[in-house]
Amino acid sequence: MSDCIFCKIAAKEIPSSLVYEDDVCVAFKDLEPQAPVHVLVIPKKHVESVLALTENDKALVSHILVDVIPKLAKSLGVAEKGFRVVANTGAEGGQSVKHLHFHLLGGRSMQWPPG
Ligand code: DGP
Repeated sequence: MSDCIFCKIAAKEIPSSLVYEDDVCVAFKDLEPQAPVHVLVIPKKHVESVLALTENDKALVSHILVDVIPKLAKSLGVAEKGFRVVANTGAEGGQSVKHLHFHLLGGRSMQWPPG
């Protein structure tokens, strides 16, 4: 989508600190990190949010959650102690960028409930 900042990051039209890329997704450091490790994993394809996912996106979501995030957690050094994966969705969910993204947060003890 032409006016989507995360589409532009995925297309490398604007810079980011990329930590991973494949044909389906990219992962990059969050601009406003909330933990020592804070990366965003996004599909290259524009999908607005979890709510916009369809049957056709099952492989994409599975790839990100099954193949990519566990490997990233290991390579970023947070797998052993634990980490959090968050997909803020919609206004009350705290979603500010309308392109599906999974926050991978780690490197500190997480609190519950979240703010
Ligand atoms: P959310 O609030 O769940 O929609 O998270 C959006 C996150 O995206 C937020 O933590 C800040 C981050 N972010 C917004 N714009 C940029 C950007 O241009 N570059 C990077 N690296 N992160 C961004």
